[in-house]
Amino acid sequence: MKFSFKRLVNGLSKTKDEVFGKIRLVIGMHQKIDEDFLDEVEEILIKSDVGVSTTQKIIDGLIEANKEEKPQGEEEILALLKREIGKIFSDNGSTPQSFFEISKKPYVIMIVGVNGTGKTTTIGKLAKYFHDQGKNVLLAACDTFRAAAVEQLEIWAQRSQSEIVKSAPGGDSAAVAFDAMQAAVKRGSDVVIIDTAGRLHTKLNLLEELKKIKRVVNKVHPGAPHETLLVIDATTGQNGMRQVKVFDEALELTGLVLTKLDGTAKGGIVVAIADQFDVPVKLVGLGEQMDDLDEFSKKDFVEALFQ
Ligand SMILES: Nc1nc2c(ncn2[C@@H]2O[C@H](COP(=O)(O)OP(=O)(O)OP(=O)(O)O)[C@@H](O)[C@H]2O)c(=O)[nH]1
Ligand SMILES: [Mg+2]
Repeated sequence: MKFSFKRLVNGLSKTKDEVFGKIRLVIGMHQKIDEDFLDEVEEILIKSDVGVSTTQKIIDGLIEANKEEKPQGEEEILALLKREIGKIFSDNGSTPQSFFEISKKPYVIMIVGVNGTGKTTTIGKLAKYFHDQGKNVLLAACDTFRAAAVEQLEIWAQRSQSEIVKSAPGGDSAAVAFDAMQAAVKRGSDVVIIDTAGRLHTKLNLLEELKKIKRVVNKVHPGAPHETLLVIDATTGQNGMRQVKVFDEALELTGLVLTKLDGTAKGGIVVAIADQFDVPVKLVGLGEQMDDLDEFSKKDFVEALFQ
């Protein structure tokens, strides 16, 4: 699955215009890297959710490089900034292997995240993609908290021609996971995608519930889930960062999905996450439609911001 580069650039247009548009203006005004320039760039990066400490790394990198290279004018300064942001990404431990090259059968993907981040939508997009690749997909409706959640997943199952395993609303989510795994093994499904709740009745602990689902899945099929992905809404900024920490501690995430990047000028959050966490961003959502999901490429992301 690959967005055309143009689509990525379009999807990131808010961040691109508001952040890098402003940076271009600042460069235009200063033409060299001096203290005023650095202050202004710092402010712009922090406002776009790159975060204080990650921004500081980028600024320090610019100061160091400036001593040696003394770049002048827009082209040279932009190239340097691009290089320094690129360095933040280069330490990130994501694998070069495509997310969509699946080797196990059934390949089990568990999707978690707080409510409204885009879990169910992401599942629909993934299901459609795998289906188009000729895979049999089975969806597990483990969000038994909201009645509408099952209906929403059913719509996606129809659209993507996937099967679905569900229970009555209010049912035990781990039991649904168990049934789904058994059904997948019996029917020879290629991919199982587990939808989970973002919110529970206050008495229950969401993370405990998710851990239980994970345990059950692993019991039926050792090695599964092969991916445990946290979906974060890119528009929620630093809150999203806290979610990574909490969910990773509880569930040992294998990756992140950043949704709604199309709706925010704060796409700098991707840079902050790459810098602060070992969990790689694997997928990005750039819209509400079926094909608005793509694998995350560090190189393309940085390039797109500077278009
Ligand atoms: N613009 C945009 N909207 C998105 C994207 N992904 C999801 N959405 C929208 O976000 C809203 C919430 O999406 P859901 O998929 O229902 O979120 P959820 O995490 O399953 O929510 P709960 O089941 O309530 O926990 C919907 O209106 C989606 O259309 C995206 O990449 N871009
Ligand atoms: Mg949902």
